[in-house]
Amino acid sequence: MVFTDNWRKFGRMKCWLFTICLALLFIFLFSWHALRNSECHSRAMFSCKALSTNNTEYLDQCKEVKLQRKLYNKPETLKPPRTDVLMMTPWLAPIVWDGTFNIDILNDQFHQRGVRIGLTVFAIKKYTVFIKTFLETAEKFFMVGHKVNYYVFTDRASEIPNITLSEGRRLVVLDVPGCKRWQDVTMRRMEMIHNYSRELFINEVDYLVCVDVDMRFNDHVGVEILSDVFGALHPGFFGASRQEFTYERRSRSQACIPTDEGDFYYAGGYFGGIVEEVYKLTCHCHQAIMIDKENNIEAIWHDESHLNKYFLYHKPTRILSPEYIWMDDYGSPAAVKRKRFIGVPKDNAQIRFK
Ligand code: 5GW
Ligand code: MN
Repeated sequence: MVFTDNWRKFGRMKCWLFTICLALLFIFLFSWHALRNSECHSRAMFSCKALSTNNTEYLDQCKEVKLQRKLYNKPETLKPPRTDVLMMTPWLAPIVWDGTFNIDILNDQFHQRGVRIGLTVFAIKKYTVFIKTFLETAEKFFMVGHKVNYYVFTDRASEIPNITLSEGRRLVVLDVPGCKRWQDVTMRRMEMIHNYSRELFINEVDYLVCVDVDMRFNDHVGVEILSDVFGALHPGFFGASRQEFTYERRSRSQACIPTDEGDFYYAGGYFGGIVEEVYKLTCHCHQAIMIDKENNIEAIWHDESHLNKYFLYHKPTRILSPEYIWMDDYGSPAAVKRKRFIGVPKDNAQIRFK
């Protein structure tokens, strides 16, 4: 009797023990799984680069990003921000018009990457008169809050004013020889930007923006313009037909584009992209200019004609609307809501040399 009683007690104990073990096993498995999951999650968050380089600064940045909230209006799939202008090329490059982008989202992305931007400009001979206004207005409107290097190519370094720049911005004066012929001044820009891309720019900046100097910034020009390779719509031709474009038409020139080809008429005084792409673009255009020279022909609008030919065969990945290179001669069409970068009127007879 005593024996069977004890045996029954032992049986109940075994049952309890079994249940407790099972519960413990469940708890263990559950927490192990949760732990593994959270590890995967954070690994994806910090990306392979951070883990492999063991870069603590990068990890800190990632943590900040993780904590930051993204508060802005949702994009509306059925309500395009602009319907009066083309916002996308047939090769899916955005055309940058006012109202089509959210600068806060873009600034956030470019700050995360710590992007550095080089602005190249040529001030040869009397064109040094433009540089003060150019730089002063750039300080107000060009890539504010980002790292910027101004590269001023000149043959008159002593005439370049030493203006005060905001933090993270630097002025680099590059001594270059002047040219005998004025046509060579604008065309040799291709050669010089090409050479300095390899020697200097590639070590100092991520993107290059290459523009005319007889201009002033008048409104925001920011990271919305940056892409692998970009050009700008010439303010005189954004509504024009192919026949009206002033492309080089003579087949003997490397810049020739027949009347049944062409997408847009791009301005010669505004192009850019990552340094590698600007290196390729300027190399190509410089070589085409040299071949034309050997064949005793000069394209109708010089470097601009060659740039247009290049962009026909190497499509830009982003295109700037004429807001980004305006001239007051063209009035105020409804499509152009802001004039961000405008031509400074010049007395050609006084400023240019023959
Ligand atoms: C350009 C044309 C005729 C004579 C001289 C020049 C010239 C151009 C010059 O003497 N010095 C000079 O630095 N340039 C550079 O080439 C400037 O960066 C200028 O912005 C650029 C293009 O020339 P632009 O601005 O006279 O051409 P448009 O078509 O904008 O009037
Ligand atoms: Mn100009």
